[in-house]
Amino acid sequence: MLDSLESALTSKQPFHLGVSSFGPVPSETVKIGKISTTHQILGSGDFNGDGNIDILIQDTTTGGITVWYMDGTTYVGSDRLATVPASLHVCGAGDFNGDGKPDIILQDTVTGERKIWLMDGKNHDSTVTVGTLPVEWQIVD
Ligand SMILES: [Ca+2]
Ligand SMILES: [Ca+2]
Repeated sequence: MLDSLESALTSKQPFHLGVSSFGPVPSETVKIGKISTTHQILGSGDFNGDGNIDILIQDTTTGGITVWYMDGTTYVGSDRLATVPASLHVCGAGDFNGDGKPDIILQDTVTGERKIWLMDGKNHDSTVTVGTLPVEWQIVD
């Protein structure tokens, strides 16, 4: 392996550590539950402030945005955060204003408008429009 690493370094060619082209192979998979095929997991963050990462889900037919509260890998409850037009897709979550609370990134698949919902836990506090991109462009988390 060191010979091939040295060869890769001197030739500036990619070096692979034996990881499949699909990424690292997980050592363990934990089932956390089932959701409808119309629901998509689109982000994560600690929405109830308990120190555990929660899962952000959107129903692609109704626009309903739900958070699954997790305790590690165990589902412990949920809250409906909002229902938005079906053209408004959640595409991720992160703390964009530095208040320690996760915010939600959304993209309008009709207008191309991209916005951030600044959240106070599970409550939508305010909206910041960050720009408009062609609808073919997608923000990925
Ligand atoms: Ca949490
Ligand atoms: Ca925040």
